[in-house]
Amino acid sequence: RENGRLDQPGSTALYKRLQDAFRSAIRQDLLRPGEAIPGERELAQKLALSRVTVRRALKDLVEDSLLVQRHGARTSVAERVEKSLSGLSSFTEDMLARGLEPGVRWLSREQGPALSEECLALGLSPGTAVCRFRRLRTAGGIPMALENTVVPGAFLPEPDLVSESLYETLAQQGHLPVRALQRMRSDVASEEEAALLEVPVGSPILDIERRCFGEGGETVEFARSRYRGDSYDFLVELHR
Ligand code: 16G
Repeated sequence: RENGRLDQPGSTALYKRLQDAFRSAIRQDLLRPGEAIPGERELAQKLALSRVTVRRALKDLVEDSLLVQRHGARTSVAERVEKSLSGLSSFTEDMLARGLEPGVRWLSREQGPALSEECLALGLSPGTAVCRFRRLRTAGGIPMALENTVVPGAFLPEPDLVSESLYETLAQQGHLPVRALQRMRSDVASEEEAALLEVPVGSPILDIERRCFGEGGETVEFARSRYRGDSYDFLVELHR
């Protein structure tokens, strides 16, 4: 979009002024989440800037996760996902409800005896069989969250039964979670998480632990989700 300020003389580096123009356009919703921005060459031509200046400006905005750059695709404004805190839904349902394509990258899946902290989290006797897996959850190909999940073997005999959605498989097994306890807190991305979530190390992370119960009160899941802090808005309704 046009921005007169770039033409004004001043001491601020040109790339910084271009960045500011993008930041304020995104803040004011002149550029909408998901919207593709013009290519580097087009921007340079339109704004009478060098491509080096434009590239430099865009690089920082991508690093700050305001813009998303994917191989072979146009650079676009990062999307935020709004999620209601009052309903018990799955990641897959949340993304589909927003018209986004949910995706999974399996980082690990295994079965074995519950570790001590898993026994405590799920209320299991030591040695009980569990399935545990770690998944990178994506929306439209963009990494959104990392999830570590443990399910008692009694409700999920094989981790391979889950293809994409855990809750879909639990529903098939007759153990769809109907109640959950959640704890949310803020944290920062470790080096490994930053690489997987494609954010700088130390970026804000929303950490959510969830313990889920089935119809009969049985604990069916303990999960820790690490959401990208720049991609999620949680919405809750309050009553007096
Ligand atoms: C959500 C849940 C997670 C659950 C997953 C199932 C939170 C904080 N976490 O991400 O506990 O395992 O949904 O999604 O909401 P799926 O059915 O798509 O695998």
